[in-house]
Amino acid sequence: MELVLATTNMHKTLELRQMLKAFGAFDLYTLLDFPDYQQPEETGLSFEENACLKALHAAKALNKWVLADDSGLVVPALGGEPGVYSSRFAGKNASDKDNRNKLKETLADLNEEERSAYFECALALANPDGVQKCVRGTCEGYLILEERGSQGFGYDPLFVKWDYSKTLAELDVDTKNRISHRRKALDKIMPSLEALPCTI
Ligand code: ITT
Repeated sequence: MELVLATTNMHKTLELRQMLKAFGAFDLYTLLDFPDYQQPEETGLSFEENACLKALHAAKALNKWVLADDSGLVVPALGGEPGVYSSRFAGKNASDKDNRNKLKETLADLNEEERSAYFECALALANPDGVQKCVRGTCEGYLILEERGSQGFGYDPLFVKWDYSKTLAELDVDTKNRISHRRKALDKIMPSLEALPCTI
């Protein structure tokens, strides 16, 4: 059956596609396949609120089943920043590099303990009638001050998961996809995906 990933972020798409590959029941699309679709403002105050908002808006507009991902980095010592503003931390049209540079500047004032952080991913599944399921997953670790690695995206070069020595950007994609916040959320929403009538 058709499932639209409500994102224009190529990196998220690659990770979700890779993880859903084992579960071959879907013809996957992204918002890039619907160039006339206008994404809503992400006005939610939590990842879950934004994931639900994105999923429902796209499901109604496209009249399809939709899976939306809202995710980001949370630094408790910074009052939760960048949080839901992760993609716009350094400004409205900021690149991942701009956002990492701003994070590095901000981290310079923090001690090691205060550099504990986690990634969070909320996934929402919706059809035109409403949001059917919303889940979250986290990946806990700490931030370093110098970037390492070239895999992944976003804040990956600055983030080390507890019990690992490499940043997420130094891990190969299969390893990241086994341990990430996105994987944890996907595992939780999988029973709802498997239960969709057309996937049987
Ligand atoms: P869509 O709304 O189109 O999905 P987006 O990039 O704007 O794309 P978000 O609003 O969910 O998506 O913001 C996600 C940001 O959080 C992303 O740009 C990264 O900066 C960061 N992020 C999320 N997941 C990440 C991951 O696995 N590794 C590194 N950074 C991540």
